[in-house]
Amino acid sequence: MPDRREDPPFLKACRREPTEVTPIWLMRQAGRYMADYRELRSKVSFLELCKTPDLATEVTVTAAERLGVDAAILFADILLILEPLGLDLEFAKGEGPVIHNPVVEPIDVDRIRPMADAGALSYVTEAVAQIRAALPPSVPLIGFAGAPFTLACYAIEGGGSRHYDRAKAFMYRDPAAWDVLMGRLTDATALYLNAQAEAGAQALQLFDSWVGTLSPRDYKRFVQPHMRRLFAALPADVPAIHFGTGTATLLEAQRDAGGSVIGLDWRVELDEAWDRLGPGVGVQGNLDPVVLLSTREEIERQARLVLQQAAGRPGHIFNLGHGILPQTPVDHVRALVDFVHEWRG
Ligand code: 1CP
Repeated sequence: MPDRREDPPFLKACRREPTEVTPIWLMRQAGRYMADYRELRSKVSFLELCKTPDLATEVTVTAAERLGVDAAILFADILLILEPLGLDLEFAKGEGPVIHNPVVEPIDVDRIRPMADAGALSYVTEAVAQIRAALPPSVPLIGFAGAPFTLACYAIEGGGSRHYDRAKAFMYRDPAAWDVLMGRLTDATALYLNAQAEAGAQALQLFDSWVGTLSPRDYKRFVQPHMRRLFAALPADVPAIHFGTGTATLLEAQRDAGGSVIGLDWRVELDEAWDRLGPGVGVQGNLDPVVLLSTREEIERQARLVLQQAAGRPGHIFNLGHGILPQTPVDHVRALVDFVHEWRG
């Protein structure tokens, strides 16, 4: 058994062990709100950045250092896995992701090729190994992937969407083809996350960003069985964070699907959500990212409320309820990190 007493607070909190300070990291902590990132992006495209391990390492490590956060997250994107599955992915300027050959008809699911191994994504596993080697031991590295439902939304919609009507209509109209699609995405994601853990990722986050568009009943029928299988296929000794937004009515069903930590957005009260989830899981969240666009006083007031709601229970990881917005002042993010580190109940 490895000696875990000296583990950094983020990993202890993932295991619901007490920590002296509440660990904090922030979704999208590397990105356009940072001048270093914008500077690099003026020279290379987003996909090139993701596919060049040296650059992905630089972006990940610089963001973690600048902010003084308790964990780094691999710089990559949830949609990269769609390429080896046979989808033609582009990040068009100013438009976000576009998939040029989306899954439209049930027969299109046949085009989604099962992945034999994670070899086609070796640029990601190389980045994981390089980032791990570059970070100090006090800063754990989080690997991640998109959850099958959220990936299926992009695969079917062909890009971002407001209501996911095409993806949901596909699911309702042809549940058998939906299950084949979800099964292939689940298999590929399991391979990909295992490869990230092998390369050095010390925790794994599944982003089910858009799952809150489903009713609890439909979540249980169309998503939960796949998520159960996915979590069961992950390495048992690596904490898994199960994140979604708009999930106020889905929390128990998400917990039952898997994950040692549940990611919450700001639409739920953290203490009430944790009461519902019970003591068997940790929680991550849940400051509204828009609060970071306000004043230091308001940021501290709202951060204090989140910390107070988590107080007394080990297993809280401070985060936003969704990613940092591009117009966020870096100083505000740093002030938040310092405030959380200095807070002592
Ligand atoms: O430079 C640029 O213009 C690209 C902007 C960008 C960045 C910085 C995209 C395009 N992706 C990323 C990085 C990224 N994406 C990370 C790594 C770094 C970090 O967190 O510090 C992660 C974890 C993601 C995950 C991701 N990509 C999600 C899940 C999280 C979430 O926000 O819900 C989703 C939905 C995506 C898809 C995606 N990629 C990029 C954009 C703009 C989008 C969203 C498109 C949409 O609105 O549907």
